[in-house]
Amino acid sequence: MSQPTARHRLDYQASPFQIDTLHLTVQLEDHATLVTAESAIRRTQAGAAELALVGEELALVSVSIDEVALSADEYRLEEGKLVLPMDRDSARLTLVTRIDPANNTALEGLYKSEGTFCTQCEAEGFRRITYFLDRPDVLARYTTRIEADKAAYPYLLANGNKVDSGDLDGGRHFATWVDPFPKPSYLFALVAGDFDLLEDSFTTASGRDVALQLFVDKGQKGRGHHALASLKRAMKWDEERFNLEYDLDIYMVVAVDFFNMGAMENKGLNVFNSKCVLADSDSATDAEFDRIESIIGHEYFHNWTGNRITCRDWFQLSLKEGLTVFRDQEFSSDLGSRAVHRIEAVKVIRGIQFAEDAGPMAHPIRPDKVIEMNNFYTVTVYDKGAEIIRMMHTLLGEQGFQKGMALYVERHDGQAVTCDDFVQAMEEASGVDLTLFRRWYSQSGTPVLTVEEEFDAEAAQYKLHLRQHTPATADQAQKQPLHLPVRLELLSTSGQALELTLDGQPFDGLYSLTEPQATLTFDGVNAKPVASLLQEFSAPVKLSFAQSEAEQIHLMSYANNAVARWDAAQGILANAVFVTLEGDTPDSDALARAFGQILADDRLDAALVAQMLTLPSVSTLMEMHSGCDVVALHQARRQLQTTLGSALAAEMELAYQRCVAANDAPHRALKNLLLEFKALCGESERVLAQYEQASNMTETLGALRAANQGLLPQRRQMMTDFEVKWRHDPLVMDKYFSQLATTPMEVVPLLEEINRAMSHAAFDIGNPNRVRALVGAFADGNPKAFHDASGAGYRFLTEQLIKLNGINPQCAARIITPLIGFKQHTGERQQQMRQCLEQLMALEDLSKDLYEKVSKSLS
Ligand code: B3K
Ligand code: ZN
Repeated sequence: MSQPTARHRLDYQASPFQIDTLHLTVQLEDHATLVTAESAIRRTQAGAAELALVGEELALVSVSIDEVALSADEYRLEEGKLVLPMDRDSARLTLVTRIDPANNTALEGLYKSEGTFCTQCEAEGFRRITYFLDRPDVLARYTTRIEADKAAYPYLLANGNKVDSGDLDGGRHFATWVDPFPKPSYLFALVAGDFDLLEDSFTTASGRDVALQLFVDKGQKGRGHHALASLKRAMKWDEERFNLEYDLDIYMVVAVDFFNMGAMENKGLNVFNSKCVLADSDSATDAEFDRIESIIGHEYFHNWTGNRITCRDWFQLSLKEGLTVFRDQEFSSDLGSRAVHRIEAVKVIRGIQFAEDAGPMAHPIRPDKVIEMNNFYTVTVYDKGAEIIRMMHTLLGEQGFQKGMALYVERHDGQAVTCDDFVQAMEEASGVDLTLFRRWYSQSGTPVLTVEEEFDAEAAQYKLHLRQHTPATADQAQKQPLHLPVRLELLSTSGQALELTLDGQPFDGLYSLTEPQATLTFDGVNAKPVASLLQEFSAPVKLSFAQSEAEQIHLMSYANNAVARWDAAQGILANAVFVTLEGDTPDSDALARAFGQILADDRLDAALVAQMLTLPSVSTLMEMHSGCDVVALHQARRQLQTTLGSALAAEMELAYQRCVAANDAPHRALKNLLLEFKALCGESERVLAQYEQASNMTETLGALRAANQGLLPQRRQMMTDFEVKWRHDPLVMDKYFSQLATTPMEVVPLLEEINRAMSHAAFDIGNPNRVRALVGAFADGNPKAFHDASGAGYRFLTEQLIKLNGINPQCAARIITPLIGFKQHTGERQQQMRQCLEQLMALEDLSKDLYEKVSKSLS
């Protein structure tokens, strides 16, 4: 096989042809679905004489242009392409192709998920349905006629509004859908199946009624209410905060079991991974309820930021994804705890995105070079992308930002545009100069902001010396200074925020750093203050600022900003882990005093307290001190948890009791965290009691996790009980699989158990949820076993990747992440990981998806 080749952002060329309308007729059969595609082709570049359409895994049945059939010598079928003569300005092209949805295990294009036909076309899946100009800057109006067996597939759905339906011979029926909005092929969707249907409606601000329909597996109706209620909240919020209203008469959401990611924003017909829709309190945790609300919101918000205004080319993916993540974060923050949501977002950046920057897949939020587009649905494009939007929001303010959004929508509605177009609208509408800011789109990597302070008591002057530097990344050696919004506060020794003047002007707390370095001089500061820097994580950078533990404790108690208080707590805990790692003992009395106070303060939001007491993840810690021994780090972290658990035993018990009494989601979060501390200190009875008395999945899972993490003797009995209860419910069994995979046991017995779990009736390697729950959780969430010195963990992952390479390359490429970051690890481990990567590289049929990641990591 020839080596996959990369595409480059700067090679973009407009399409020489457009397709204005597409009439699809899809005659569904498991192995021989016939797709008839009639397109209205329009030449947009004079002189263009050949139309090249892309297609994959298709059997071409017939081609005709303007009703005249073409013989095989009149067109060319090249690898992945159908090239047709096109000597006219407009033409009607009719293509008939045959596809095999039931054998489509890649879950791209048209495939079968259990008994349901469904599609996934983003990024480049439409080419597995018919030959087409499968690129986001070709916008067509779609009419879709679906034909299928009526008994097996009573519901036939596609984008837009249903205009016709009826019976056909042979027990079949049809439905025809028309989508009035021109759209790129990646937003096409079709679903056929038998479902339970939940219905509701929403009246828009301008008084239009929209029918809401949620299709779920038979028997799952009770688990759909939360998603539907979330959808209505999202629709209302987008009207109120962004002045954006829904545009069709119907909005459908379908839940399917086999799905490569969370959900997909197809116009008017979202397809969701059932895991991201279905929830009731028996089977789903509070965190899952939150996640469902946010994903439902995210896909809905795409209707404007993604669908009405889409991307010109796939390098611009962050145009829709960064912006839509920002919007869903704001939705969650407006409806729930802003501080806790911000903290969750910061954790993703520090724990996962910084690691991506440090690894072989480093790329700017607008990548320059791509082999397999599906590999770029990353935390960099999504979450760092959202941070870039958030910085613009910080610099422009809510009003300026909304003016920018309004201009963006007005100017580009119905178009396929670039990230530059977005920034341009923001800049013009607000008058804020974003020239330098644009570098965030082209530069990869994590900037380091180094700060030194200087206090002159006599002059009553306090100075902050700021210096920014971005280390080279795998993809880019040279880095430039960036525009960094730095939010800061200075606290007096008594904990008051100082009123500040900077260079003689009142200072509002936000400094825009645009130079490599700068000094901020604050006058009238009589005693050395404690600086709280980068509040709210105002820029996605690593902060290097030497602060004593006493100062951090001061911030943890007094900073006005809750995220800053959490951040200080994280700094304290991280230092204590590193002290432990060095073989020293952290000052547990000081820690116990500081955290004891927080635990005792019942006025604080319990969810925030839980965040403050959660130790930074192993991956976050690795990013702080790369090159350290990951297993030793995990153990040091564990040891500190035990130290804290015993030093704070009494306070934790009191707080636990308070949580039991309060019994709401924030208190359940804290309760579960405290239970884990208790388990690590061997308090097994309490864990068992919580398991037995649990009245919802949050408590059950909290107890199960505590038992497994603490390796308590009762854990097997609890796991068996859970398995017996849920063995027929694969979605819940995912929790069982993840619990098992993340248990910090010795690697060999653990792998035996994992292998046994792979033959459990609920496990199916073709289902990405199961794979992520078991194999993904092991590689990503069990540092002790995965990184065991024997290398057994790496070899296990490699075996699974080899299988998945042939089944579902996209899924394989997702779970390989912990392996490709091998250069972050110590020598012996590097060797073992490298061997596994070489074994993959030598595979004869290595997919593009894995090839891109493996080859980059080995180079
Ligand atoms: N746009 C989809 C993701 C598509 C991923 C393709 N591999 C979901 C979302 O971000 O909303
Ligand atoms: Zn999205």
